[in-house]
Formats: sequence, C-alpha cells, structure tokens
Amino acid sequence: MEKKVALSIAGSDSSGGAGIQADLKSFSYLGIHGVTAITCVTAQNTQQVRSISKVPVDVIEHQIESLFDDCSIAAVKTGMLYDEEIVKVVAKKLSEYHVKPVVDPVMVATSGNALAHHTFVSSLQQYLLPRSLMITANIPEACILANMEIKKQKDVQQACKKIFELGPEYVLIKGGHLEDDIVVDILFDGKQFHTFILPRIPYKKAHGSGCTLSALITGLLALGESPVDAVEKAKYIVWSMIQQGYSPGKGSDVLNHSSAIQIPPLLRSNEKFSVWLELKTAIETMVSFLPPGCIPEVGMNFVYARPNAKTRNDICAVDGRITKHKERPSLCGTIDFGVSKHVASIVLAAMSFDTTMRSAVNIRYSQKTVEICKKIGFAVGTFDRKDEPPTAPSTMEWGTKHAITILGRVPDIIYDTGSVGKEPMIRVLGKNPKDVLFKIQKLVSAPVP
Ligand code: PXL
Repeated sequence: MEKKVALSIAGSDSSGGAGIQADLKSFSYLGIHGVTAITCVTAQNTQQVRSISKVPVDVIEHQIESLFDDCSIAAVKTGMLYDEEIVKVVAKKLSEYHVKPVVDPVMVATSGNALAHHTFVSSLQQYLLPRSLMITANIPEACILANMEIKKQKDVQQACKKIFELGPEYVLIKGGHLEDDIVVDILFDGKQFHTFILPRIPYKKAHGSGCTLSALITGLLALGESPVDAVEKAKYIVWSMIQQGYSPGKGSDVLNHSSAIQIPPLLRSNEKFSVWLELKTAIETMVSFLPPGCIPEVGMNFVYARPNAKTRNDICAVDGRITKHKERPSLCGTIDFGVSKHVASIVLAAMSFDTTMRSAVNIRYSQKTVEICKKIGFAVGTFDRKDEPPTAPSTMEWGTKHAITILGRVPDIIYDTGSVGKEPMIRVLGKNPKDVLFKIQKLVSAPVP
C-alpha cells in the first residue's frame, strides 16, 4: 500500500485541538501519512496557554533534514513558528529542498493568548512569504500582514493584493472574523479572486480550525488537487468538523476530526451548494424520525432540483438509497447531482407545470396512508400504470403529468398501486426539502383512522 506523505512544521498543542496534533489528525482524515517537525511545545488546555517552550533551532533543523533525507514529501505546511530564529531556519531548509509551503501565519490562540514573538511578522514577510505557495490568514492576521484595517469585503480584496505583493502564489483570507450570517473566504491567485461561502455555525468558537484548514489544504495538494479545488474541499470539511465539534475541557470546543464527513462534489456555484446542503440536512433529519415502516422495498430517494432545472443533471439526489439498516432508516450512498432517474423524472415533470415544486421523496404505499393523506387535507393525485400509452417516454414522467393534469395542479402526493413486478408507491412533493419533510412529519404524526 502506498500513502502520500505531508509534512507539518508547527507547534505542539497539549490540549490536542490545534497545532501539530490537529495537523496529524487532518492528514490522517485524508488518508495521508503525516510527518512533523516540532518548533515549540505549548502547555495549554481548552482555556489558556500557560507556557511556550521553543525547541532549539538545531533540533528543528535536524527534524526537517531527517524527513527530507528519507521520505518523498508531497506537500508541506507551516504553523506556529514563533520568532525570527525559527522562521529563518525553516525558510532556509525549505528553500534548500526546493519546497514551497502552505503558511498559516499563527499569531494568537483561540483563547486570546499570543503565540508569536514581536520579531515574527517582519521575519515571515522577509524570509518565508517570498518562498511560499499559499498563505492562509484570518482577518486579524491579514490586517497585520497588509498593514491596513479590514472592515468590509472590499477591504479583504485590497488586503489580498497587498499580501500577494509579499510573494506567496496564493493568498487566502478567511472571513470568519467579519460579523455576518455567512462566512466568505477569498482566495487571490494574482489575477482572480475566488470566493467561498458557507453559512456561519452559530455559538461555536472552535479551537484548531485554522490549523486544520491549512493542514487539509496541504493534504489535498499532496493528493494532487489544484490549489482552488483544495481550498474549496478543505473549507467544507472544516465546516463539517466544526459543526460536529465537541468540548473536551471547560473551555473552547475542538473540531471533530474523526467524524464521517461526506465531501460534497465540487459545486463551484453557491446556488448548487445550497441545493446540496438543504437536501443533505433534510435527509439527515428525515432519517432521524422516519418510522422504518415508511421505507419501500426498493428503498427511498429524496431529490431537490436547482431553480429552473431542465435535465437530470440539475437534480440533486442520493447516489444510492435510503434503506433500512438494523431497523432504522439509513442513508446508503452519497448526495450528488445527476444521479437519480425515477424521482428526478417526477420532479422534472412537476416543474414543467409549476417551477416552484422542486423536491420529492418516495415512501411505502398503503391504502391507509393514502386515506390519512386525504383526511389531513393533502391534495392527492394518482395514475394507473395500465393507462400508460406505449409511446410514453417514461412511466414516471407520464404518470406524474397524468396525475397533475387530472387534478389541475401539482398535488402533495402522487400514488400508484403498482403492477406485476412494480411496487406500489407514494411520492410526496413539495417546494423544497423542508416543505417535503413538513408534509411527511404531518403524515406520520396523524392519527391512524
Ligand atoms: O490555532 C493556532 C495554533 C497553532 N499552533 C499551536 C496552537 C494554536 C492555538 O492554540 O496552540 C501550537
């Protein structure tokens, strides 16, 4: 078995949330073998940094040499370098080995304690940034490096340009410190600004997110991703790790590096990402409450179309099924665009009548369920497979259009009672996954007649 090797030159965080510890966990998450050169040992917990002890520079040098003399190192990141002496030796060694690192300009811990000596910033600017591939700075770090105030998005772009002048090939400024419901990160490649937007995760101050992001970017570069793709994927992974974070002490939360995270397809457009995320969230919610008796023999799919969807490629769905596992509903597969046939045709057919009806899920048929739907006031549509003309392009498309035409509108559910070898089925339709979930919730909590 072969594994890529990535190197982190950084400080040790005794609390295990940031520094070398976070970097190794991040590499491991990506299936990469992480190697390390430790620059400082911090004594800290989730509340405070109690002390910082520098590792002697000759020891730092020996660590780097031993690794380059032996391993084929695919990518390198630097974290806490603390002061000029360490920055200089790291810059010297990396240029000897002709490696350009991803630089996380660590200055302050999440707890607010300083992690850098006053000689750090100027030496970083002078020795390391001219030889770096990418710098990943948060807003306070970017303000110091660009020597300017950053208050608005426009300032971020200007700061990117100023930091780019210091020599890195890519400048990433993370917008987490700007107040907003969304977090906007900007990557500048010297010509173009690439924007990455994710919803803010409220009430979480996650220790180690900067280290983890830069380690994941480094790891993804080691795996052969382009810098822009590496940033997009790494951002999403960190976001999910923060969302699933936990608190090992009395202070800040740490990231959950060992959670199962589904990396989204490269969505590029924020509109596609929102569709993907809304669907994923709804599926996770549905799986948590759905009685397993609602799952049909063939399993379920839950889909959500982009606005004005025209083809199956515009429809996000489960590449696989939602099925029963140990008597509980379980998502088996990943969520992606262009992977559903049946339920996607239902939504496309519904959208040809009403473009706002963009989501659907199939559930197990029973006559009782149809009766409950009628009782709680759902608009109910139906079709009979026997009526399908032989020229119809697909049963789902024909059946959906047929049911809608008869009713004169897109119903809340469309059912059919099946035929030989075809399981009877109910499809719940709605404007978006939340709307569909709401209907399912209403249905499963209604009294059985
Ligand atoms: O998150 C920045 C960071 C980097 N490196 C070490 C740290 C921290 C934050 O606490 O302890 C060693």
